[in-house]
Amino acid sequence: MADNLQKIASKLYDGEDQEVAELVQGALDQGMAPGEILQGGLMAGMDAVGRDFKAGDLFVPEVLIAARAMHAGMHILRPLLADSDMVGAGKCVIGTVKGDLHDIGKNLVKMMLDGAGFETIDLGTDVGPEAFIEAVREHQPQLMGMSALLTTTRGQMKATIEALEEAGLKESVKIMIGGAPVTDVFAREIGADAYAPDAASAVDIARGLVA
Ligand code: B1M
Repeated sequence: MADNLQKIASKLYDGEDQEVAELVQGALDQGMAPGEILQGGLMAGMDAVGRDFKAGDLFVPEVLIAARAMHAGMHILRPLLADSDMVGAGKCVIGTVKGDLHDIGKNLVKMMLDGAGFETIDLGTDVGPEAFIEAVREHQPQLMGMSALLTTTRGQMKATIEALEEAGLKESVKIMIGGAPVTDVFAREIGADAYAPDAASAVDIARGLVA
């Protein structure tokens, strides 16, 4: 059984989406629990991807291909996990702020969070404060993520946090920000709970924030 999980993790790392799907189905057919396959196979593989991406041994295309393999496995597991009422890592609303159309990094963060078992609600790009507020009200996530790639749009992060405060929602959710023009100091200045420099760190930080 442990051998099956190791194979799933290793094929996921290699981005072999079809093989991951077959292995996941095979493990289910042998009676393995969906949660066990998720934790010991898919998440273990994605954790290794995150670790090696952070260390500079993997690059963006490899992470995207691994994430695709994760999706192939999750496609089979998700309905079963929902049936078994398995509790995920947490819920996260994420988006690129108003005026900003860059989404490659944000998508990568979303994929890594998905891979780590978070339920992510992706609001897309050019997301204004009102849309973030509406999503926090509707989905009641533990975590809200904002991405910005332009120095001219990072001010929207502050505007969004202020709007959350005015709406009385700031204390209900942890806020993580990221993107090239953003720093740890900036995060503290605007009242965000954390800054993540890359997608792999975002997962570690998100886990810490919702723990
Ligand atoms: Co634009 N662009 N762009 N662009 N673009 C940059 C960002 C720029 C640095 C290029 C440059 O001049 N050297 C510059 C910004 C300068 C500045 O403000 N300091 C720039 C500009 C000026 C512009 C336009 C204004 C150009 C123009 O039209 N005159 C325009 C703006 C459009 C708009 O947004 N309103 C524009 C447009 C575009 C394209 C549409 C052509 C395209 C975006 C396509 C897309 O995203 N779908 C594009 C691209 C591709 C880039 C570059 C080349 C690459 C960005 C990228 O995807 N990087 C970029 C130059 C560069 O970075 N070399 C540039 C890869 C990605 C994986 O990294 O996004 O940093 P990154 O994400 C990382 C981390 O930052 C972090 O994790 C990710 C993965 O490790 N992270 C988070 C990101 N979000 C996070 C959120 C988190 C946590 C971590 O928590 C929630």
